[in-house]
Amino acid sequence: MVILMLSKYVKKEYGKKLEKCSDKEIYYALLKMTSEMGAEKESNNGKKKLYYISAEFLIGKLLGNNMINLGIYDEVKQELQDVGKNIEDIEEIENEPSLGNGGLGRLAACFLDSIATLGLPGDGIGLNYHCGLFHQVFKKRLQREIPDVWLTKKSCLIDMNKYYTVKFADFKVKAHMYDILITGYNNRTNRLHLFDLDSVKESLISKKIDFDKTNIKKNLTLFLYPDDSDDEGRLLRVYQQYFMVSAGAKLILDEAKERGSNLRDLADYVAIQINDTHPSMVIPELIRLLMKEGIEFDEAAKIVTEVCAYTNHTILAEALEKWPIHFIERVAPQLLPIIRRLDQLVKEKYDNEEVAIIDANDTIHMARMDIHYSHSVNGVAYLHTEILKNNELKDFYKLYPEKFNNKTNGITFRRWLIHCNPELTRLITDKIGEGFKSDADELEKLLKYVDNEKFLTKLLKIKKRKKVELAMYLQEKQGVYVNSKSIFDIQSKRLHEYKRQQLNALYAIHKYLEIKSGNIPKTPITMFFGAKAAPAYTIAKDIIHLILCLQKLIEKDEEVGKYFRVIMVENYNVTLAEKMIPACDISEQISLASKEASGTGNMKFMLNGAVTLGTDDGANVEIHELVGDENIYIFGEKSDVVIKRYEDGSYCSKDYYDKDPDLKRAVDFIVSKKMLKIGKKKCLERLYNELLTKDWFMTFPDYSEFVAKKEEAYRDYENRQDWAKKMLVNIAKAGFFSSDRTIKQYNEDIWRLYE
Ligand code: 26V
Repeated sequence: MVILMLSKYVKKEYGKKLEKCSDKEIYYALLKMTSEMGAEKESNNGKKKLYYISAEFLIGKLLGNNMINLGIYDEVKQELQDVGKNIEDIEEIENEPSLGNGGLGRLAACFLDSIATLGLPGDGIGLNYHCGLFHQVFKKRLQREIPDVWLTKKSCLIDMNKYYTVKFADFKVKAHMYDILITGYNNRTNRLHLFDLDSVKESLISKKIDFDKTNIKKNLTLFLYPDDSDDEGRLLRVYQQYFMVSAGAKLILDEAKERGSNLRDLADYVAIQINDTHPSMVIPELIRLLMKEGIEFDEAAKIVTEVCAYTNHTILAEALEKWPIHFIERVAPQLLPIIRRLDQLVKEKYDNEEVAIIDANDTIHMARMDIHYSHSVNGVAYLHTEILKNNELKDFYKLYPEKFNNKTNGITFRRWLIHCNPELTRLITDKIGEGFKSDADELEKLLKYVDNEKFLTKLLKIKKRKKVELAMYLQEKQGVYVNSKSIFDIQSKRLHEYKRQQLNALYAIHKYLEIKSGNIPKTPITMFFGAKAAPAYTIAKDIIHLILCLQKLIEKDEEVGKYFRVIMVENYNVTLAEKMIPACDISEQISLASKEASGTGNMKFMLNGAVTLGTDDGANVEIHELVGDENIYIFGEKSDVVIKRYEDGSYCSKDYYDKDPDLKRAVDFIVSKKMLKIGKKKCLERLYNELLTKDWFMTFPDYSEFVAKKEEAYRDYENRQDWAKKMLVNIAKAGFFSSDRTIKQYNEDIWRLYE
């Protein structure tokens, strides 16, 4: 019986009754209590252990999720309610650790949850950035970045008092290990190990997020992705990466030895998943360490290949990391002889410059090293893996067809349904029981309610409630008015040209002008955007500026504002996502076909009953296949057309602009008098010119189909019962996207824990 467990706990901690405790005291008591309960669920069973190494773990707030996974959330909520307290106020106190950018980091967090939930021995290895990414604020309709100091004295971090020496070229440091407990849903506790450096000083930050990038001892773990628009920033990233993998590799080898490995049999004890190329130096570092233990180079390379597996998360060339040799020389010269030997072996075997690790310009291609010296290479959605095999990595696929495999991404339903949408969870549980919580495919049982009016009405009622909650939250926290009776059309994800927030913004202009000329929508519409742009990514910031200018223009315009609003929420993060996603009607997934590796927001929205409006890209392709044409809005050119157009270099955006007067009208509006009155001429003109002369991510060819599809979706929304059916099918078919399924596949095909 867990009844009154919290009251007993605070009595012991503070010597007083629960009702006499402040919210902060309750928060700290819960933090301690859940951590003690989590620690009890640790076990050392299993010979082989997985290490998921990643520069990002976007874990979000932990308290609520931990309570759910420990099975005490409802009891604690009730206990608090009984003394007049609200569990959400307590959860609100926790700072969100912003240890990731977007999808890649959030995926790593979902995976840790699923690994623990499936009872698999697997820990994360990463870095403890003091300020994480950055906190986004809007000033004069421009993004400004300020440090996001999330660490507090008492937090979810456990000081392990454990240090590993990391040797850089001209100095040594001690990597200090902190752990976060990762408790699975009704299952074991694993750990996320985050390395930090004691000498790092937040006082090094001068203005906003500027700091001396050369003072490594003081800046190493200050920020995630320091601005890498200059060599100093890029070099700092290499320092961070080597710090992470060197400490991580030592931890891995120590633990393997403790479990009985003689290191020659390391592959029986250890599986390492390399999350994108940021941790790639773990390969030469492990080889180096094995050689220090007396193992010959050839054997060490073979062992490491059997241990390591690489996941690719993008086909964007600019995101595939390449480091000049002199960077590695500066940071970790001890790796160079090893990387050169690995490259030599490749060059002896294959006479193809395209697969060489070190190219003719003395640049090291990290992904190439990963592919040659891992036993598995995977993409993150069916289409993405096909594109890797047939286009981006086709030379490698010819060499190693057996290494390539697909693992379509997934999301943890504990956070993205049970925690963020308890009302929907209850409705589902009432109808089909609790089974779906451990076997997500059981959601399909909901399909039998597709013609059940009462059920559909309840679904709509929950959506309504979540919309009201979001409207109230945004009003209170960000001071924006939201009409909760409007259609909630949401695009939230990192800001990047390939994700095409600019296409959606062009639609917003179109809609504004249509309303101005008397075409009033039947139901009011709110277009939400949530996105951070990289600090040095000028055009991405210009797109934010455009959206904020539109927001201002429309809210000042009474005539239009009644029917239509554009809202760019400030500082979009996991906490906001948990509030926006359950409230969404239309989920925008409009990347340029072939460019979005998978997307995971698309899955979260679908699970919460939003209908996707998207291109045939990433995991949208699989969503489309699962829900059928009736329950998704797909538009735009297919990936093969896009890939071909890039190949022949034939794209000219101006041709589309000249041919389509509606598109021309929307594009011209960016630099219209009305907009220039509100916005910055330099930013708006730069964006306008970028679209007209480049439009590298081909917004224009998809514009007219996008407008038509969106109108179709808005029209369909008018028939609420039919719309609710689409919602239901989306929820019922979302089971495939549980990260439990993804992790089972990783384990069966790659890690093979518990064999
Ligand atoms: C990184 C960078 C860094 C340098 C500047 C340009 C740029 C562009 C893209 C990226 C993406 C890095 C990898 C990444 O975050 N990929 C995301 O991974 C998700 C999880 O697999 C996946 O759902 C997203 O589609 C994919 O974009």
